[in-house]
Amino acid sequence: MSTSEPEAVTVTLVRGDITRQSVDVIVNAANSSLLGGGGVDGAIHRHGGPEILAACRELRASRYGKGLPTGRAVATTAGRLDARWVVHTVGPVWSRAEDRSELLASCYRESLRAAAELGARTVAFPAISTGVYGWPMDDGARIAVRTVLAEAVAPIEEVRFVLFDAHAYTTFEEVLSARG
Ligand code: AR6
Repeated sequence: MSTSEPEAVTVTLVRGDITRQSVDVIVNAANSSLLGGGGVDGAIHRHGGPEILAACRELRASRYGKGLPTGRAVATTAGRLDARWVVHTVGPVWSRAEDRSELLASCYRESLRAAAELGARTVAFPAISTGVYGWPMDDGARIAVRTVLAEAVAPIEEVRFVLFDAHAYTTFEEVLSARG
């Protein structure tokens, strides 16, 4: 058994569809109903199959009768996806009037915590809240990168941001390279 300090997590960027990734955990940008939607959520249920929805319905019938609160995370099976688990988290809706950054950071932190508790080594994240929920990509990327670098701990070795389009990818690239 090694007594050395754990290596820092490796952050990688990929342009593409998160449902095509081979990782231990795929994080879903869900809504508090946990019962599906558009964007990442729609793609995960479509490609992962009905087992994921069945697991979400069980969560709604037990621990999360009122839904999953914003900023929290919960794991289910990954169904037919090439992953061991899906971790569902609920991002905040962007607001000009109210600073909800801490809730967005909480999504990354709580998802990483759930993944680490499961023993995951590789975790794929989408850019949470930057689609239907309207969060500006540059600010969303800063919060994502900062929180992951601060919070990812063993056994997590790699956090992969899976960015859907060129704008998201270059924004994350700029934020990551600015951090050295
Ligand atoms: N793979 C990777 N990224 C994707 C994919 C994909 N397959 N599809 C979209 N994106 P969104 P939110 C990008 O809307 O803003 C749902 O209806 C997308 O371009 O999926 O957190 C839920 O049920 C954007 O940059 O999530 C909720 O109601 C980012 O992923 C609500 O949307 C997040 O976009 C959550 O909204």
